[in-house]
Amino acid sequence: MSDDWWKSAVVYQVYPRSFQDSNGDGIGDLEGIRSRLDHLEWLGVDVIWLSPIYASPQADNGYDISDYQAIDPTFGDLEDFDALLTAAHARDMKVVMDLVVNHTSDEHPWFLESRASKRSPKRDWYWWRPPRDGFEPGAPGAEPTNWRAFFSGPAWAFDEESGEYYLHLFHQKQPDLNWENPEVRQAVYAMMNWWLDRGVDGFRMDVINLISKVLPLRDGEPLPGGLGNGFPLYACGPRNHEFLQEMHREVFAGRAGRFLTVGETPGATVDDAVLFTDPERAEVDMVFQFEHVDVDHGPLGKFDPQPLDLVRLKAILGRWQAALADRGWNSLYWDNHDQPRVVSRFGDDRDHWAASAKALAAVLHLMRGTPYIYQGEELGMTNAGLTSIDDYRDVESLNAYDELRELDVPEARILDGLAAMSRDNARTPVQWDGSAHGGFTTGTPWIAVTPNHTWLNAEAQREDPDSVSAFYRSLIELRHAEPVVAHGTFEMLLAEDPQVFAYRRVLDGTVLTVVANISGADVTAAVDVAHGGLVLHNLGEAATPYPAGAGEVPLGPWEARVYLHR
Ligand code: TEU
Ligand code: CA
Repeated sequence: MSDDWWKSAVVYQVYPRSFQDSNGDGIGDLEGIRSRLDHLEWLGVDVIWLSPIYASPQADNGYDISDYQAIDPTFGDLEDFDALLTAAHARDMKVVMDLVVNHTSDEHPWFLESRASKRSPKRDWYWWRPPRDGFEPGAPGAEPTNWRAFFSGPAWAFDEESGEYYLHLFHQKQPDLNWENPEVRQAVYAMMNWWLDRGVDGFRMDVINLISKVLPLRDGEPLPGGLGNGFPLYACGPRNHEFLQEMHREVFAGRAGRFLTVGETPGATVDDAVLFTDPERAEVDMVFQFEHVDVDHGPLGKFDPQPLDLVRLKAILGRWQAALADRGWNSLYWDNHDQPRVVSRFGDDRDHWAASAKALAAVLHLMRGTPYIYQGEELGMTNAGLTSIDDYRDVESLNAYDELRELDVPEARILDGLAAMSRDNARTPVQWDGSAHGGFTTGTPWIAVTPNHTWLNAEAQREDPDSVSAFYRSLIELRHAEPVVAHGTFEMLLAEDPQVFAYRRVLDGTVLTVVANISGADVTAAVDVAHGGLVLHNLGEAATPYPAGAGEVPLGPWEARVYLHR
């Protein structure tokens, strides 16, 4: 296996809470995942990325960790974990863990010790600061900086006992670790080594570009509502690359295994990404950038979605393809546990559900980079269609609702925004079959199963060669069979076309051409595919024969065609 084996790999993200429940408590667990490995093997994925399964008070569904070396009892125990790891390895699938080390839970022993006293040896493991000069401790505006937290409100929480504030870029139960302190870094590396010794195959690193803050901490540009934007003062900060290089030396460099590391890096530019992923620099293999999933955010932010501008989306993705062509590597994703479902967001989940799910899959998977499938994406799972604030579970959505209410945004508009963009859209249970609760649980699911599971489910698709999941399977097969998919060059075609997404990949004598209609209207794409054989097509039986040599490809609504010639 070569060092860059992950270039021809496909990663499947499991969000354990919503994947499969094995004991009827309504929450997915490790045994449940193990019982569904057949599905992942059938699909052909190479790597499973597990969202956090560590001990956690679950203030942010496990992204708030109170013990990095224990499994949360909700999900099972270390024995269940080892059984899952062994079973996955036996099927030739690797397992990548979520690494959440920008912050811990406020119930982590490190934080409890840090909080216990100003003189605690771990005081400096977190960001403690006195109130702003001239302000009463705990008074409005007394926070050490004006930063807004990702989940609304100030990014500082007041601690009565010591009269100081601690920093939390996310929930107040997620205090930020102080990476300036070498003891913190060594503790993190020791924990990573412990997991690698146990046999895991790498890490997906949560907000790893937020670990280095600009010093001294200071105010950001004011935002509507009184808080400020701290983002430029902690994203891709001054010591970010140094820390990642140190991590690589302390954790990966001495090991013989073949690992995958992917950094989640909101706000990273293409220039940042080249630095993070250039193999010569030994930081991470690839990063998750956010530009293409922020493309439809409006003036009020993510809960103010705008219609898709395809030309802009292509410009973003094309820019990332070009920037990482020679040095570094792209990850490719539409969905994850933080994003709405792509078939509802950029596709058409009403009139062209299957065709649009497949077309979006094709244009994503055949670009240059490592594709990620988020659980249920391979089934064409849709947004949840929630209409009442009581149906939401996610802390980001619940807080945003309160915040936007206070800004006097009409409730109907807020609920529309949440229905389109809430993270809960991704978090409804996987739809395995048409039975009650979709085969996810025999109990009451922690969040409702989407009603369309009666017809949209894995079982219904399994025997259908034209199903959305069969199409995903073909895409993975194509990547494994044809080196041009992983290693070919990338050239965007028809960049200005508002409906067609088309590009060409070339490796040695092989040319792969992808032409897709990202709209519900008939179009003609001026792309020459005359010498290519059709290797993939998303309309199955309904395929219209291609008029050879015309230099034009007629495409029906959401039709996608892939041609290969050597
Ligand atoms: O997400 C970080 C992030 O920047 C966003 O995706 C965020 O979740 C939100 O959508 C901002 O609007 C990571 C995890 O993927 C997310 O689930 C966690 O909540 C977050 O970090 C904190 O650990
Ligand atoms: Ca369970």
